[in-house]
Amino acid sequence: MMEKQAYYLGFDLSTQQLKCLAINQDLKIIHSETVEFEKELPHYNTKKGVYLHEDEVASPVFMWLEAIDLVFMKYVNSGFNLGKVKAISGSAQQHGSVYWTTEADFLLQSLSDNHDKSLLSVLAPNAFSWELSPNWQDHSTGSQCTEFEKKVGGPKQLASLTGSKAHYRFTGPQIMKFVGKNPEGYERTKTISLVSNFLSSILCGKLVPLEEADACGMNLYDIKEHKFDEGCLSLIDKDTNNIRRKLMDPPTRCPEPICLGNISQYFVKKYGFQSNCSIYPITGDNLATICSLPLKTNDILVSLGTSTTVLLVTDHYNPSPNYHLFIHPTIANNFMGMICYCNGSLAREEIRDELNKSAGLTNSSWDLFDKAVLADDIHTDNELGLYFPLGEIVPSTKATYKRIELDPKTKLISKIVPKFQDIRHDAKNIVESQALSCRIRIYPLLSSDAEHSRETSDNIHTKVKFDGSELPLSEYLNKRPNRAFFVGGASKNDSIVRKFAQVIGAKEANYRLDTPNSCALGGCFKAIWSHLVVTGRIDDPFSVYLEAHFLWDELDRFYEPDQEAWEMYNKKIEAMSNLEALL
Ligand code: ADP
Ligand code: XUL
Repeated sequence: MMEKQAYYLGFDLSTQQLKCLAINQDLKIIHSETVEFEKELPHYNTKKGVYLHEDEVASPVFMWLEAIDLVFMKYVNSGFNLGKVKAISGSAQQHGSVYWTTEADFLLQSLSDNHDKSLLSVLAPNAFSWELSPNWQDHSTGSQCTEFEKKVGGPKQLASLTGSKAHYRFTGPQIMKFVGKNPEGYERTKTISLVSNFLSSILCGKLVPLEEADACGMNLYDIKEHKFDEGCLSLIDKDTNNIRRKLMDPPTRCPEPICLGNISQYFVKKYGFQSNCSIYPITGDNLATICSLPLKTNDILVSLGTSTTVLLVTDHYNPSPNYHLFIHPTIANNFMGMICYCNGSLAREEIRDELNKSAGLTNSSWDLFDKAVLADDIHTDNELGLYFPLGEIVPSTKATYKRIELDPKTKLISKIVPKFQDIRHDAKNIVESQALSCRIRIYPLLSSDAEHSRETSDNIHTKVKFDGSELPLSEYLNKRPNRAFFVGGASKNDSIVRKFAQVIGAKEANYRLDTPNSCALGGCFKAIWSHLVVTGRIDDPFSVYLEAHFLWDELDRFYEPDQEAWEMYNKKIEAMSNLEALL
């Protein structure tokens, strides 16, 4: 039985802001408050929420403490009754770490008797052994990343073990750097949390463990074994029991909902929460994003923001140095795959601006670009282009542009050209090739119970190579995602999103959603589902619950699946492989 008038909160502690979103028992958003760090907490002097010193990027932890009080204050001032909140979860920027002293736990617990003070005044003086938290944009851990990969035998082995090769921003290399630069600071550190369990610790008024899905962003967690890897830990501290203690090993296991505790009396007394409001583990922002939509195994989410990110749900643990795998926060025996591209909207904007300029326009309208992408009389069947104004991750390359023409019969490269007939061809080609790259790169992550293309048998002997792996072409013609969900700025654009849907070729449906709330909403859904399960009101798995209760009317179902249109792009996969080989 549902509770009447029950509210659930989802936090989003991101780089530039702290958001807190409220939903009701029908999963409807009923309130939202945000604290923008740069604007509303200007005394920290951050730029877009961070301090930047050459390749080091970090955020002040004290700023987050102030933001937490401020966001609740805003709720109270708006007249919102926080007493009706049954449970809280949320999302946080991934990879960042927070360093706590031996006094931290006592100080957190003392908050209960200090509701007349601020979090900042109680915790800032003595709870932290480092007042900064390294941010995911940090690039300063090159030597540590080398050590991590060396330790386990290379990038492939590290990806296989931890779901990702070594990355500057990942928490393991970041902690290793902290230890090397500031051994006394490490000595004074009793506990290291991620940003996610920093926030849940504050809410609970005690130190609470890491959440397993978010812990996969550390280069430390053995995904298959569900435990920290001894070898990787030893890079941080030879006494691995010491670092284990500091990391509050073990993390909370996913997806079983585990209540971390009730909200601290500090928040009860200060902001009017009920004492039994439960706190559930907060997860990473991308992980929360996939919880904001009813994604099941083999569904994908394409975020067409400044850069393009593809997230997908898979039961297939097929790790690679070219993408990331995380344990799924809410679906048992599933993983979240994450493929990141640097070149997305900005590369398309460049072509849009050139196209407008060639027509004598100085504005930034997408009209001409859109017409070109959808035009039937612009033939790009025998063309392919790569448009990378920025260096790219997959394929790994420095900034470059490459255009080729294909032989109409063999569909192989006939010549490299400096430009196409006119810029309208570039408009069509950039969207097609970006989408084709997504299609190719999600392939290894999809489950194999997929339908077979009509062309499979003809292509068994042709081999194609992407990102260092060679496979028969036929493999790429075998698997399609079930459903595709498109979000982010460019998903508003009909021509771009239609072309992506056509090329990626989801079997069941394509949806899009225009929302700035994904991370926080995923947190709200995690809170309500966890609470209903833990209190015995439901026993549905997360995906079943969300599929049944999701407000489907808020999604725009567009472009019905069209297998023939998808198969047209089969012909370009071999050429794409050859084109990338030229980089
Ligand atoms: P971020 O990734 O920084 O969160 P958004 O998801 O808001 O940003 O996406 C911003 C991008 O969306 C811009 O770079 C812009 O090119 C693109 N965009 C916004 N509206 C449109 C549109 N109507 N057509 C195509 N692209 C658009
Ligand atoms: C993911 C990543 C970012 C951060 C900040 O690996 O680095 O998405 O989580 O949003």
